[in-house]
Amino acid sequence: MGNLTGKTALVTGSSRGIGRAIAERLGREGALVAVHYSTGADAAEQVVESIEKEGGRAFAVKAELGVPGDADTLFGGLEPRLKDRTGTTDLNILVNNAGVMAMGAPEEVTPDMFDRMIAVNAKAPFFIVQRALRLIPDGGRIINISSGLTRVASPDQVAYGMAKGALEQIALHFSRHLGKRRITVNSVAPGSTDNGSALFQISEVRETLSQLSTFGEVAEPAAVADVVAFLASEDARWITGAFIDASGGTLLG
Ligand code: NAP
Ligand code: 2V4
Repeated sequence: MGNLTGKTALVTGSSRGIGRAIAERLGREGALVAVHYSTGADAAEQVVESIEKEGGRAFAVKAELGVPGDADTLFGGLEPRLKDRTGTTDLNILVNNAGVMAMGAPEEVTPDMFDRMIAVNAKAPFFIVQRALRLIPDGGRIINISSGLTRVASPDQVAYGMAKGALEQIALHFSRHLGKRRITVNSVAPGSTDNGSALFQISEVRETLSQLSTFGEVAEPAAVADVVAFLASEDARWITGAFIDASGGTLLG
């Protein structure tokens, strides 16, 4: 029995990358996992299969985030599936992981690019939290995947850093709002993490990114997922409103 047996979890953006690792880890701990995706239906189905292969339970749910009605679409898909499998719509663990990343000179950022960054990385998580609150029982968990780039400068990712800075405010304010219900709300900030994208196959880029961590390596998604699994567990019940640096010492200076 894993330490999340009997719990339910929603991991946004878990068709690949860090979200996939989080979904798989929570699945191994016994949670019933909603594997959220937008465009990667096949990839999400593979994540569901991989969780089931390990003896866990999961299902996929589709919703594009950052567009009008996104939270309603997400929960419209989630609630009946939860009800089907558990008899209730209780959601014990919400992980806001889905995000968009972009690099480019600050001078080249357009209003549309900026709006999308905020819409997907900050606005959608806010309304997902708001919508989830009626489903999250006392003792629940909200974990937002931020970025070390709210603490170290990367001019080519200023809009991304701004959006993640806004995301981090959710933990501060909602942790106070939800304390009475013993719902914890925290931010996890990875540093450079090999999400399977082509960027990490370019050896010079990988080497440069590796040297940013005190361990001299880029993170594997599982390293971030382990931190999330801890925050989701009973052992982390006294951690709320926190910024958890999961960057492998990238922020040490
Ligand atoms: P990734 O590999 O690019 O995967 C992104 C996931 O988010 C996919 O499942 C994707 O779904 C989903 N997604 C993206 N845009 C979406 C949208 N508009 N609507 C719905 N779903 C959407 O990402 P990652 O690198 O694992 O990053 C995951 C999180 O960690 C992000 O919040 C990112 O900012 C943060 N982070 C990443 C790093 C890093 O170095 N990788 C470092 C620090 C923080 P589909 O593919 O199904 O469309
Ligand atoms: O450099 C990052 C970084 C990165 C990248 O590696 C490129 C990627 C995967 O396309 C987007 C990305 C997102 C991030 O949030 C970070 C990041 O958080 C980071 C990086 C380098 C040094 C410290 C960091 O916190």
